Formats: sequence, structure tokens, C-alpha cells
Amino acid sequence: MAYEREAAILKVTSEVLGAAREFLVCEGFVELLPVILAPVTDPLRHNTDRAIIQAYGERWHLTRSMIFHKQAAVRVCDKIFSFSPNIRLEPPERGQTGRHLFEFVQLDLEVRNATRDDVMDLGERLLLHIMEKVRERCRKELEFLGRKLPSFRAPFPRITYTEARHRYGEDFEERLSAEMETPIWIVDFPIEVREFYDREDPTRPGVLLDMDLLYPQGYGEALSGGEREHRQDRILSRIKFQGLDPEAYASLLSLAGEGIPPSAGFGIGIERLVRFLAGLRHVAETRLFPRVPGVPAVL
Ligand code: ASN
Repeated sequence: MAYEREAAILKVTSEVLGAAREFLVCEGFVELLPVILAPVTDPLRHNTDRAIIQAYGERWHLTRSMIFHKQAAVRVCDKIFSFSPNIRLEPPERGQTGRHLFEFVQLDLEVRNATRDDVMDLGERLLLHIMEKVRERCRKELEFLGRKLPSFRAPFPRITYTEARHRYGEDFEERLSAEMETPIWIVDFPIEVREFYDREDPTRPGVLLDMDLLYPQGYGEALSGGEREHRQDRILSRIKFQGLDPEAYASLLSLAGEGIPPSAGFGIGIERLVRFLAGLRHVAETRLFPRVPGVPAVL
């Protein structure tokens, strides 16, 4: 049958979205419609060009992540999530990693007054719920795709960034992911390597209360998140520490001046999740209209 493979992957994607939504609504989360254009967006420390459009005499960033909107939204509701389209103009050589699209969707969520442990526990239960539902509802499709989904138990193991680098070297993420039989958390990133919105541990200066989750079997990074910096003076000093221009973050700083609650959250890439669940070579296979860095679009 024509397009049988594409149809099987779309079915898995659709069940992932449904299972994630049903889990989060059941946990008391409210869904937020995504923000596509904003005066300020995630600075992201890695190498991506900025995507900006001009309209109404203003510069609008295409969303790289909804981090600041999530922090603002938890003033209104204590648990929020959004299926958020992100544009990240990655260098063309990233087109071949199997893990990069320059337009992708992340399930981005945030919880007011939560700790990192709270959202790590939530992340584990969310992933296990999605896996259970996909296994149940996509039996035929997984069989067609030749994918035998592994089973995991929470809690997943944890390793600190420093320990991971010490044991596995610079490309610890790839090596750890390839070696693991279960997802693994990387915690406690040093302040220099992450964004200014990740909260510094008050008892361990220079160490952030953040985390990444890696998929096993070499599928790489699953999610990224942490506790947030919400105090205006700390945000400002972190912006300066990163060598960024505080003027560019004026709207965030003024919001923080009015008061943003403490929160924690994370974002989990949908295409990478489907790639892992369906056992695919490249995230591009998860989209009918993929945006691969350096590759012309069909439609
Ligand atoms: N969504 C991530 C978070 O919640 C941020 C990101 O995508 N860079 O921390």
C-alpha cells in the first residue's frame, strides 16, 4: 500500500499527542495555545541564527521556546502546557544528525512552586504513560515498523553533568545514550553551559537546578528543563554574566519586576519522542513536511 510507512508513523504521532494531553489534563494541567511571534524569546546558547520578522514597526522573534511565556502563564494557572512550534535555525550540517529539524514541536510545560524533583517525577510518569498507550493503541503500526519498544521502570537513574563528562568525555551525551538500556537523567549543569533562566542552587553556587533526560539505544536527548530564576535582580545579573544585552530582555525584566512566581518545568520534543518510539533513523520521518537544516522543502 502506498504511504503505509508514513501512515503508521502519523498514527504513532497522533497517539502520542492524545496520550500526553489526556495525562496532563488528568493531572490538572491547562492547555495554552502556542505563541509563534514575540518581542523576546529563548536566547539558547548553542549555535542557531535568530529568526526575526518586522511588522508594525517592531521586531518579532519566531519562538525558539516558550520559556518566558510559561513563566508568565503560571501567574494565572498553576499547571500549564502547550504543544509549541519552535523555529531554530540550526547550521546545515545538523541536518544529518538524525535529531534536528529547524521547525519542530515541543510539549512545553510549567508548574508553579514546583521543584526539580517534582517535574522529574512528572516527566517519568508522562513518558511511561505515553509508552503504555502507544504500545496498546499502535500494536499494528509498531509491528509494521519493526519496532520492539523496550520497557522501563521509574525512577530513572541520574548522573551529574560533571560526572558524565568525567566518565564519558566531551561527547558524553551520545555515548551515554548509546550505552544505556533505560532513560537516564543528567542533572546539575554548570552555570556557564546553560541559559540564564535555569535557577542556580542557593546551596551550591555555580551549579544549576536543571536537568536533561536522554533516551536509551542511542536516540539522544529527550527533554530539557529545570527550576527557574524568577527574581528580577538575579535574572539581570545572569543576563549580564552571559554577556547578553539587558535591553533585549526589557519586557521579561519588567514582568519579573511585577512578580513572576517560582516554577519548574521542561520541554519534550515531539518528533524526537516519535523517532524513539517508532525506532526511526531521522526525525524528518516523523513529519510529512519536514524542515531539515540545509535540505530544500518539498512543500
Ligand atoms: N523547553 C525548555 C525548558 O522548559 C527550554 C528549551 O527548549 N530551551 O526548559
